[in-house]
Amino acid sequence: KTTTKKTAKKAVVTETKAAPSAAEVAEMKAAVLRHLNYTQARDEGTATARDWQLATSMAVRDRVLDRMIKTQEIHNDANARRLYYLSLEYLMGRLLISTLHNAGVYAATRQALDELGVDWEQVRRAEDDMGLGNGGLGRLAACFLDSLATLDLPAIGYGINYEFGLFRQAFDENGNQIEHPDSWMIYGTPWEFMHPEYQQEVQIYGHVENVFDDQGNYRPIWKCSHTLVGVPHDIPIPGYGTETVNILRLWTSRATEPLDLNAFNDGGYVEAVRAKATSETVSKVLYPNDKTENGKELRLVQQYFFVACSLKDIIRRHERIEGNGWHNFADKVAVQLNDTHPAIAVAELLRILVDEESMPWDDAWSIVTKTFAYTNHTLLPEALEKWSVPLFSRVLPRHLQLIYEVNRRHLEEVAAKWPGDNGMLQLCSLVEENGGKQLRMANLAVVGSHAVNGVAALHTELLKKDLFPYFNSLYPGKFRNKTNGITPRRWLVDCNPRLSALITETLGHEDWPRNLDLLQDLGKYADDAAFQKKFMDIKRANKVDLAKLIKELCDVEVSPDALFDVQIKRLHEYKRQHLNLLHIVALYRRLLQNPDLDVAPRVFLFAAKAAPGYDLAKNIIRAINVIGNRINNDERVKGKLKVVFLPNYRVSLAERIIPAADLSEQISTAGKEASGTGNMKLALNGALTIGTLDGANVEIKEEVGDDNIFIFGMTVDEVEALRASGYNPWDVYHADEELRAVLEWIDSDYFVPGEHHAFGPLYHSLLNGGDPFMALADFRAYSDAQAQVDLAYKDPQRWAKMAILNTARVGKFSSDRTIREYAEDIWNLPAVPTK
Ligand code: T68
Repeated sequence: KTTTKKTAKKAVVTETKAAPSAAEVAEMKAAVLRHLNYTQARDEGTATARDWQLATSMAVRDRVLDRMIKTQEIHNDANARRLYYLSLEYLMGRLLISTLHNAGVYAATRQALDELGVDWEQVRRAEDDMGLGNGGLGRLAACFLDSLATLDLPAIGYGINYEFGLFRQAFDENGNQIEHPDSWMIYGTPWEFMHPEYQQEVQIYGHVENVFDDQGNYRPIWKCSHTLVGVPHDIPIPGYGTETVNILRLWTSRATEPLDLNAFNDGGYVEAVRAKATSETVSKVLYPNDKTENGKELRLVQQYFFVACSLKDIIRRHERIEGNGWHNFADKVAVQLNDTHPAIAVAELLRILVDEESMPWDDAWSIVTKTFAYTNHTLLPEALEKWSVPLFSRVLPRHLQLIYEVNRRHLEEVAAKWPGDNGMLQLCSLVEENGGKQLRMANLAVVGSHAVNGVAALHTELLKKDLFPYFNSLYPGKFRNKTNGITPRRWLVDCNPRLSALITETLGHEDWPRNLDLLQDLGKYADDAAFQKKFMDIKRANKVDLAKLIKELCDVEVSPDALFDVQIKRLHEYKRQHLNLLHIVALYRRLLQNPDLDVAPRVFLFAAKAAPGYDLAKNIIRAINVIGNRINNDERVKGKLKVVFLPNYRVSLAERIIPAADLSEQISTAGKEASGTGNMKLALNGALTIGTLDGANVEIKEEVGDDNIFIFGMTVDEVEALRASGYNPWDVYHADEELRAVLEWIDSDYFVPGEHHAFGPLYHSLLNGGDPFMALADFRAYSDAQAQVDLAYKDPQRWAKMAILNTARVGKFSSDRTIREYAEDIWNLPAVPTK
């Protein structure tokens, strides 16, 4: 147990906000102490960092709750149209700092804690990340919530309150990834409010019977065999610089009372408890796969559980105001499907309307398609969700029938458009017939939505041209682009206070976090030596901080004067962390051959989790760890090269790395990364991008200009052409002597003495495995681009100018812009001011 009384001098604080008033500070102090005493049952003398963190969280929470209640009242009274964001993942990270900033009490709270003698750094670190997501998709949902509230848009996010978020990652002594459970809420969380009064019952499994109803109509009746209860847990989502506080509502699964009671009466007490425990597994754990779908039953149950609870909640809210108001349901309700994970909602709303409300099919279908819109996040075929029909019919037998009927009608349309074209029928069908029958959830989502969007311009084009060309001609105008964005609050104001203070001081206002295009004005100072110095001094200070963290976590010493070269994202072959590694090994080899080689010292930083079942990704992690360790301890490189793999990548770690990055690695095979959002966060914080023309990199290049980015490698067309002509990685291997030497070195036992072919899986995937993501084909172009990076870094004025222009020119990538586009073009959603 650590107490957090500060012994040393006051920390130097760079504040964005004007100094708080003495009254504000006193009020905060009192609120924190009250919660310390009466919620934490502690006094100042015995309080731990966690106690202070909780007391502070609850003090700011109180403020936000007043506004939340007021906001909901305003939205209800106005009978406002609302956006419901359905997502199986939300990567919220820590909530204390963002809530303090958004509630406008950051400075007052910092000072209050300071006056109480509490070490802010320890308080900040005591909070566990809320890691209820895998990667970009989950973090996008979190950024969107921030923007929705900031723009005063009435919105509710729905998801699952996983007891275990994404696993915690550690490395064993051989550099292998080890997964530990993430029991983030084991001691509770100050941010969630349970609302048992809004719990929902959900039916599942069973069979369908055809019976005559009391009007003498023959109709199918779903006889469910299981009931789940969803208990909502609400998290307040305060906007920045506004009074609006929206809600994120996460469902926890519980067993029903009656089920337990029956078993108990039969004498089956233990059986009753077991059944209860089974029901409660539904919200137990987040699936840790960010791409491949594994078709597990529990995953389908999770999807249906949260969708069914959310739709019931949406309908309850609508009926409370409208009575039985289906006529204007689609006027008041817009539902966005975050990927196909909630796509079962299409069938569920249809079932409610047709089976429970006895609505004619066409009327029901019209409400469904007006309600839903679908966001696609990937073109990778292995990531497109499919459900085996036998499994699906066991879990959701009635939904299967309804989907078949949707399909029958849909295929009539297809046949009318392409008469006699059986191939077209097969492509468009909601059911895949080859092999075992499977439901194609992406097809269901496209057919059941009025709008489908990709997440970057290039991705949307490929969606229309390659993935769904037939749907694009069947439904002209349905496909739209919504280039992703990031919230500048978390990804600049919260995570980089030094740069934020400089921006505010330079621009002379604090409007930029709500209007990121205003950063353009920084462009004026790109050539100004004094500004360059301030900007780069801040980068250096952030690098000093990160260097300390690296020492703490990895026991590696790195110099803040070295170029910090950063690749942080999920570990996946298409993202090509192994291309980065090949170049590192090539550099190492060049340095051994010529110890006086004139290269700017570099620290290669990695952070990434691999899906636990993705063996090749895990082999790549081990290779980076092991090879890095060898390089770091080789005196001959004279510290010019360091390789660090930071464990347990998550939002709060990203917040430490991004402000300190010089170079941002965005090196996916062209056509494979739908958008990327880390690319935007790094550029905003003044890191230069080395990247392929993939995802949003294309648009980042347009914004920052060709001179301020390092683009290399094959384009989408070139990738396609090379594949069509029969790509053989052995050709590259034989043609490039250095690359050949690098590959053989990696496959030798130099890096792991005594263990043969420790990186055999990696070596073989690149050669005999056909190098599916064409790392070898892009190696030379990548290496040349890295040489350009080296040259630029050795010219500090040039580098500073480029870095400043990156920060100045990426205003487009604020998620406020993205959300405004969704609101105007897809949701038709007006703002409702709360002031
Ligand atoms: C990412 N997708 C895209 N998926 O890869 C990235 N998938 O290019 C894009 O920027 C981001 O979405 C936001 O649009 C994901 O992160 C998942 O995490 C995921 C999780 C479960 C199942 C499938």
